[in-house]
Amino acid sequence: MPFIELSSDDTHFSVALPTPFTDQKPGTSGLRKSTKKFQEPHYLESFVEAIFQILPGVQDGVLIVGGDGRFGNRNAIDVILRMAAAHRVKKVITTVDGILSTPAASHLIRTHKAVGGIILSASHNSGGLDGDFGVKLNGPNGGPASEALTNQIYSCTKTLERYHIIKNDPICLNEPGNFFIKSMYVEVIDGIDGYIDLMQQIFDFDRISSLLTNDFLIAFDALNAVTGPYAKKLLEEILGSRPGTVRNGIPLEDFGGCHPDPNLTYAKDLADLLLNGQEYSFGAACDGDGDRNMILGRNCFVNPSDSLAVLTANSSCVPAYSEGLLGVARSMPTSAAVDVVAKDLGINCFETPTGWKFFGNLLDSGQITICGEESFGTGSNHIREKDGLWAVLFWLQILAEKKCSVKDLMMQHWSRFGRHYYSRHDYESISSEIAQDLYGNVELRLPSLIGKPFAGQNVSHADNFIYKDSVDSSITTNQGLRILLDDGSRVIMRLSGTGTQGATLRVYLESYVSSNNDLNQDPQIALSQLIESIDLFAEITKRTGMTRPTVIT
Ligand code: VG1
Ligand code: CO
Repeated sequence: MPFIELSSDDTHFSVALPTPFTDQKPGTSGLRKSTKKFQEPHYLESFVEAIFQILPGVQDGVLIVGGDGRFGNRNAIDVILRMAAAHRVKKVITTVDGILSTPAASHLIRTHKAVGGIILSASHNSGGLDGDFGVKLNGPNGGPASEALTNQIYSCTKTLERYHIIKNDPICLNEPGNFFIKSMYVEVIDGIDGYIDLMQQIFDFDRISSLLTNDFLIAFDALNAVTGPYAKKLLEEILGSRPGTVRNGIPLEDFGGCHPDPNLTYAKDLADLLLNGQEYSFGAACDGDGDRNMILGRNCFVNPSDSLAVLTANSSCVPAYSEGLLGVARSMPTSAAVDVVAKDLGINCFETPTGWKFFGNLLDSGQITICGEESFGTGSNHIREKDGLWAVLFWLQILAEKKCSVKDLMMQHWSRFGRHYYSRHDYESISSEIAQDLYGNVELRLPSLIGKPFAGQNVSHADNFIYKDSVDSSITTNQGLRILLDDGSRVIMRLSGTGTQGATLRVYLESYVSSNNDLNQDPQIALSQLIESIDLFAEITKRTGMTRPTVIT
């Protein structure tokens, strides 16, 4: 039994922990675990304590707190508020019903000059009692906490012996209001409005509205997660799209049993509507916390790597970017489609490791305007997170300007720049041991591949990606195994850092064809040689027993 030690003030507890808390993956900017784990006594509190001990400026600072509405959101807000008061935070801004998307949180941190924000979400992981919960920390620039800070928090959790909390009845989150917890001021605000104002500054709403009110039917799937209220207000109330445009628009604690991950597998209903139906011209979905987006046109799925390239190529359609881009960036496994566009525009294109935090320094130092990841994440320097609804509006702005279908826009893009056939194969819930062995074995054998044939080409380079940040010179190792071929094709392998059950192996496949080739192949066919070769080399089927990936994008 942990003991509870009363301080001189009888509402201020210092709670000793039964065992040191050591459960955070180093390098990840938050803690993502099963909901049940988070229900264990002192679990949530211990991680929050480590945040409050390490995050600079907590005492007398302003903090933003909110989440994606999943089970545990309200309780966590209550705990964080009481711990913030114990740590003498000056003011906490939280939101009605605790609803705050990750991009909206990033914006609030920036506009209120907060010392940081705590976002309660396990993002695209499922929620509810049998799902996952998460606590993400963002720094004062509005972006995911840096590697250095998260490693310090990790170290702190290993030696933590007690945490500080005060007693207080939960404050009411049903409507905007102002409260005090001891001397700490708590403001409950609407989490939607500020974000919508920001979108209005970036896009030409009148033009998008004239598209949406003129026979251009769209469907948006919020997957019962955080973007529902944002999308309803934006798309239906302000931009005038047909009522019912937003599907699954009420945030539910268990996301209605769905997996709030906007891809062809988990957003299948929307995909069917667009890929097999004729009614809608455009479809989109966002993930649990609203930072990811999937874009669909009639009979057309837009690969996220292509989406980044299309946004970059057509950025002049958007008022906020009409004067040009400073530069662009993509994560290493994201296809090089955007590189080709950047070259054409005469701007720099940076390659970073997976994870939005690596874009932070490039954005802060004014070197890039737009950036993105193959995992359905795109964003810009308007905040420091990827932004699902921003991407949806960006696409709509382009379509309003170009007056063509999504499919035509893709064809025009490929005819101009060539096509990067691309696919990601995810093998989920592999036993951690098998996954580690498989990965380690490939890493060991990588050097032997160089100069040898692979998938009908020669291997020009093979390594484990190391990143040197051009701004602070920090070095990040072990960011994914790369096999680069003579013709520019690539195969990348990574182990996921966000899964909570066993291990997830991600295999990224890419092959470029110039515009005078067949631009209309099924990517799985265009990439079949690479798929076969990596399966043989890495022994994926042999070692995992899985004959096909869990999710193909
Ligand atoms: C995944 C994606 C990565 C993304 C991360 C967080 O990580 O691949 O691109 O940045 O999720 O996204 P991993 O390690 O599982 O591959 V989110 O929507 O959870 O902020
Ligand atoms: Co997310």
